[in-house]
Amino acid sequence: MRKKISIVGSGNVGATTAHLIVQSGIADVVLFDIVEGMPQGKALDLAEACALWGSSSGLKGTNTFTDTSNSDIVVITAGQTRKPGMSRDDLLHTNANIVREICSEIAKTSPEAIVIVVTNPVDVMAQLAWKTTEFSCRRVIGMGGLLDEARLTAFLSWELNISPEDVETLVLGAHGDDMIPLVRFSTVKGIPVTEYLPKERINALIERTRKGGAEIVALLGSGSAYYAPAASIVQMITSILLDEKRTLPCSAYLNGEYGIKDIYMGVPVTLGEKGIEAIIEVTLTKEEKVQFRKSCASVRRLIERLSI
Ligand code: AP0
Repeated sequence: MRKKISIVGSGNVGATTAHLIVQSGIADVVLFDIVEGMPQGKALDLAEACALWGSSSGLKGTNTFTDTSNSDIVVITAGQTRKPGMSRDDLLHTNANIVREICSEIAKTSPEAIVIVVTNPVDVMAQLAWKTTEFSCRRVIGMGGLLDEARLTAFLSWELNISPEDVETLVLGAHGDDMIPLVRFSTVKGIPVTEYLPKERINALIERTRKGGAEIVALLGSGSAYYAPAASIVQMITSILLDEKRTLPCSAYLNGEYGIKDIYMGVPVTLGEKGIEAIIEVTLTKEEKVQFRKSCASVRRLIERLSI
């Protein structure tokens, strides 16, 4: 039987994620939103596109939460986006109310699901989703690091004029401004990027990655990035549905790993059919440890503001 994926929030990221899933035919999709008619319209349009793609994925657009019942995966893309000049943290209270409400519903309607949280600030929202659903932390995962890695990979490949396929990057920490790129593990076919580029150029690309979201927000004028975020979500979904056990950076609950307890934070994990099957611990340098703790402290401050 085809797997069922529900996408809660059928805006730019949600609808683009649905598009990529049904085009590949990997699962059936339910698009949910509170705006009446919109998820139904997008689902119908996508279902008609499936005829051209030769995909037999089923689609349903709905404003009724119970239509998402018994999903294998629920993706949370509901919430506000940043406007130019806003930080991800400015979205905290509005999005927390939305995520809390959605997660209480998920706990009742899809008790076995794996939940992928995308709503920003994502590390905090993942923690809130875990607390609200009371699911195992292995089944509540935040998407963030994968997008940071994709951006850094893209910038490196453009700078070096080589295929992004041969570039490997590794990032840690909270999504966005506080992310920590582990440059010593960034390679082109195993060759460290430091062999290719001077430190100043690498640092400039890292800085662009940190501000990657804001760069797109400023260009769009309204709304934020959605193609690369959706592609990142689909890479996570594929690793889960096909039990690929890929090593992907995700926001995961740390219970002592990296010397950190009780918060969600971006770390490399093994992603398979059970969700997060392992957290991969990399030995950090002194400087990386300091950056990682700083990143954790900023997530912790937001968690405290929400009293979760
Ligand atoms: O890398 C990360 C972590 C990214 C990358 C891109 C986006 C996170 N995001 C976040 C973004 O900050 C925002 O919080 O993902 C969320 C959605 O972004 P999108 O660009 O899709 O926003 P949108 O305005 O196009 O769509 C949001 C949808 O949510 C609906 C709303 O009607 C809109 O269609 N929505 C609001 N409240 C809802 C609720 N309670 C709801 N849908 C269902 N239930």
